[in-house]
Amino acid sequence: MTDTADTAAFEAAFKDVFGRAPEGGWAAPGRVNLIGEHTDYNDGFVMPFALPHTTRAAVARREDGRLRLHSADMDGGVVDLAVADLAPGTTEGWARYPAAVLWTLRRAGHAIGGADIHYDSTVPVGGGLSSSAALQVVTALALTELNGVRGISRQDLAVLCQSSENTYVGAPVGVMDQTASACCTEGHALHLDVRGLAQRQVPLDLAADGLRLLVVDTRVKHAHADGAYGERRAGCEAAAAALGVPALRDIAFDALDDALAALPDDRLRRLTRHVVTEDQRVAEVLALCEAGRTREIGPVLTAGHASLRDDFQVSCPELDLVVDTALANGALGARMTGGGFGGSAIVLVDAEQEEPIAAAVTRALPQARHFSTTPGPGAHRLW
Ligand code: GAF
Repeated sequence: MTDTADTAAFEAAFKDVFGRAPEGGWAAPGRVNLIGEHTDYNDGFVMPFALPHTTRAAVARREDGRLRLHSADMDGGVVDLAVADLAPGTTEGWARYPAAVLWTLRRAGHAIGGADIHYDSTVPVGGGLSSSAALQVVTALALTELNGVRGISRQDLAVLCQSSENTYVGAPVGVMDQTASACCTEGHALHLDVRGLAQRQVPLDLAADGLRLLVVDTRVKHAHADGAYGERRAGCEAAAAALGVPALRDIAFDALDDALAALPDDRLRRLTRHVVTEDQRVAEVLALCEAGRTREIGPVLTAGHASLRDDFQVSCPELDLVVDTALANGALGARMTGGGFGGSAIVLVDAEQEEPIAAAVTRALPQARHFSTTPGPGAHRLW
């Protein structure tokens, strides 16, 4: 189901929970990242696109300063919070994400009070497909539009959502996922230069080239994922400091060998090599897509996986198995997508090879779930 499905039933679900009609409904997508992994917090380049899978929010404002949150997909009923008492560390579970957004909007000076919000989602939770960014962005878009907040761009909303996750939820993520959810457009990948946040919408019509992109959710998330993300980020910052640059983005691809020679240890060398070569791979994929040579991006995706596995060390046996199986069965390219340590891989295939390759992956990892996807729209109002 996507947000094109029955919005009347979704409105009715809001009424069942809150006993009145919503004022409006919004949707925000999850994402896959085509290329550019662990580059966003290095001021580098990313190229995600929006999935057709969305998180929806039906919303009505409240005058009594309460934020009441309900999700069709989560146990525990209505989470009832006092807007004035919101503070980092005070909210538990999934409700942290929307609470963080409201807290951050208010801290930024926006006059937004309480609300009743009912959510549902088709973005696989825990699949590394940015279900939490979709939840943040749909909340931010709904609350700003409903409260008549002006002068805040989609990119501003994404930055605000990222900041809410960094500060309130305590996760040191970059800005890619929220930007993808807020700013992607149908039929395009989004090329984002994270330093300066310049965006380019890159047409991506896989079907026209006889291609399919499979998303394979391994349905594993390794327990150390959150700590390991922060550790990689800190390592990149240490490497940039050792090299005397603001961020690893500032190391040019053809200056990589000199930079590696100047670093004090192998761990920092591996992190640096991944980030610098990954920025280069984003440039290659962008050039190929813009030249209409989409089929040729396969080996670049696969090289990205090897770099994430061997240098950045954020893959895991299940992701490697999916990638290796897909490639052994004729995929044009394959890589993990997102933060890693579980979650999903993407697999580029010839259209007629989709079924046999998907079947081979399922035989190798029966718990995996897969779907074929194309770039969907970014966040939008439903009614
Ligand atoms: C996660 C983070 F949220 C992103 O900001 C990004 O760093 C990604 O991992 C890795 O590319 O999805």
